[in-house]
Amino acid sequence: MSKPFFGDIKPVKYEGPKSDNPYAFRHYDPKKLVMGKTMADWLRPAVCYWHNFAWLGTDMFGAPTFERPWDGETMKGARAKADVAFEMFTTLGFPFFAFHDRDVVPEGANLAEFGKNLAEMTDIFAKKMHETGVKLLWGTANLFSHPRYMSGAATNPDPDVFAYAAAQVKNVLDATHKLGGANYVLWGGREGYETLLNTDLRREQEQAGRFLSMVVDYKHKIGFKGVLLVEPKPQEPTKHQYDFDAATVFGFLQRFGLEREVKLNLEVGHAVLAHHSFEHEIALASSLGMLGSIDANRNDYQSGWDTDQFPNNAAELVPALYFILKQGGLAPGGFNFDSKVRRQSIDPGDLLLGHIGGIDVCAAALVAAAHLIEDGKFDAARAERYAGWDKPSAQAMLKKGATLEEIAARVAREKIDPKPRSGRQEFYENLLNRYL
Ligand code: XUL
Ligand code: CO
Repeated sequence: MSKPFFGDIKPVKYEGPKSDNPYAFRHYDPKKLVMGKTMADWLRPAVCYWHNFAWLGTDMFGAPTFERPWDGETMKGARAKADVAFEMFTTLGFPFFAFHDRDVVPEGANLAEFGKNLAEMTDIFAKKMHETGVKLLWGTANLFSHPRYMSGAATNPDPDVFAYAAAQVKNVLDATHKLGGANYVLWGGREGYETLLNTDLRREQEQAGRFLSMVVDYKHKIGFKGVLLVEPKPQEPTKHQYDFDAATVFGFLQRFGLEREVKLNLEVGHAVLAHHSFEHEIALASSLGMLGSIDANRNDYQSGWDTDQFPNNAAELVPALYFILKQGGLAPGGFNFDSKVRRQSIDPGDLLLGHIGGIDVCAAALVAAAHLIEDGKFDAARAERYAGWDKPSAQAMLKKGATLEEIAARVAREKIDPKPRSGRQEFYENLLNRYL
């Protein structure tokens, strides 16, 4: 390999909160035990290929700003890119990465060439993963960048596009399986509409359901043991996307009988676009047994766009980490940084600084949430709030066979007259803030 992309920056290590070294972790101490598991095992951080190695700093008004020593159009460029990618994974010491097919190889002239390129890169990745110990958190197919997908992939009005997308997903599932991927993600980039005037909603959703069912079947056929994850997002690039939020996707999965086959990959910024808090999405998914993995990148609150920034506010993440800890973690999911540095951050070192800050914020939130749980007062208050339901008469109301008439008779007999009790929101908020 040629000169290191990151120059003389040494592998990033934990140096503690007092360290003044910008290329050191201040909170993320991979081996440190938190509630019986290491930080690395709780967080399972991943570097994403696309924002770091495929995006060159363009925005809708401006040309690329990053100079990178590879190109995205040739296999020679793809191999150079892979060298830098693994240099970055090992410099950060992150255990995982994630990719779309289109991030890692050029499409070539047709699907056959795309498949051949991907198979070649899969072998290169397998070798590099073996040498470095870096693992694949998830693979995914890019079914949204090419003009053929402008009106959707599985939901396209043209059946040939559906077919093309199916073939592409088959190739990437094969690659992910070969690389021992822990999960496979489906983000429906343009599965939605720009206007209802030209859109047959029922048809498009049925196409999406059939498509996903075939992905599930294929996963079982090849013996892929990873988890299939759908990543909700309410809009952008299309005006409305069918995978709007966690609740909508759960309903969709139930409609097609897939709710025990597929889980959710929840992204902080997508929750915000759906006018939810991130912890809402996490708590809801977790309550349904659907929480699979996370894209930890946040949005700017003012711009209203999916800005894919690194997390930088630990306090905001504590409630989400609380629910994650309560469900025993995310594994085989993890914390993918679907984040990009800003367009003016043109130095290679900036890529490292983004990830260092991002994982430090997640680690600080993890520790705070663990303290909150270990202290016990928070959970005790939550349990006490519902304690009335422990009584046999309360439990009986929830059993099959209970009737409104019986309950009404008991209310009269026992002269039931409930008194309002405080929800104590301030108590919970203050307790949470104690552990920051
Ligand atoms: C887009 C997004 C995607 C998915 C993978 O907003 O989050 O990068 O994570 O396709
Ligand atoms: Co994402």
